[in-house]
Amino acid sequence: MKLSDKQLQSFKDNGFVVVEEIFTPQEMDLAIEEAITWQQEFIEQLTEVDKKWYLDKGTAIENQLRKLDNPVSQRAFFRNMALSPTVVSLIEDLIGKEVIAFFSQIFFKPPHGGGPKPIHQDNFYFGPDKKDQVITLWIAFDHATVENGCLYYGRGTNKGEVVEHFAPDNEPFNYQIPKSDKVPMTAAPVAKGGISLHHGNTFHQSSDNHSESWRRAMAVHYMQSQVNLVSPIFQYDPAHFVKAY
Ligand SMILES: O=C(O)CCC(=O)C(=O)O
Repeated sequence: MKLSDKQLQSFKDNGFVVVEEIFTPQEMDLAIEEAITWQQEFIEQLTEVDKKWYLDKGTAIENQLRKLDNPVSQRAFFRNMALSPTVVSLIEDLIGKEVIAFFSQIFFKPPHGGGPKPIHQDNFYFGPDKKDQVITLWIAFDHATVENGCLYYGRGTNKGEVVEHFAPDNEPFNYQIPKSDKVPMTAAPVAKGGISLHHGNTFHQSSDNHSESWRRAMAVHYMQSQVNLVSPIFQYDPAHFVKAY
């Protein structure tokens, strides 16, 4: 599959593009089932102390995780999604041939819960030496809407630099852009089975889920194989890198 000229131009100008109907709703239902199964397995092996850290405190649902890390390297189902020829050809058109899915996350945003993710740039977290060759694929397992916490993007911020982020004292992993650098943000709703793709420098955020519906999604971060993560904020373990070539 190829992006249209208009979609390519939108990615270049805005730093993101939404592409609908990449996966079927049935495939997304299977993805949700697999995420729930994995979540149960994950919670069963947590200690009571770990549970305090991992469980989502923003929801009334018991035993609900906020996210799961590295689905692509850890579960065949999600690896197959990230390596599907349709997805890989879209990614290659934007960052070049020979790509690696180096980090991934499943986000559960339960009804009336699953707090916000403040504005940030993925390249601040990853610290790549070639900033134009890192991209995020975001797959909507459910319809992602303004009401249930879809992503918002800062148009054109892909063309700017990576700015300094800060983490609040009580959330040492939640690096975000200070108020002074904030820009207007555009909502990017995606229907179930659709995707958005954003440049590693693009400002983005998601809000609270104010609705009755779930907003589950998987983000997969790819880099072209010549990229090195030279100044990452956290460690991205090469044992989780999955080559798509
Ligand atoms: O899905 C979300 O709520 C946040 C996703 C995100 O910010 C990311 O993957 O970089």
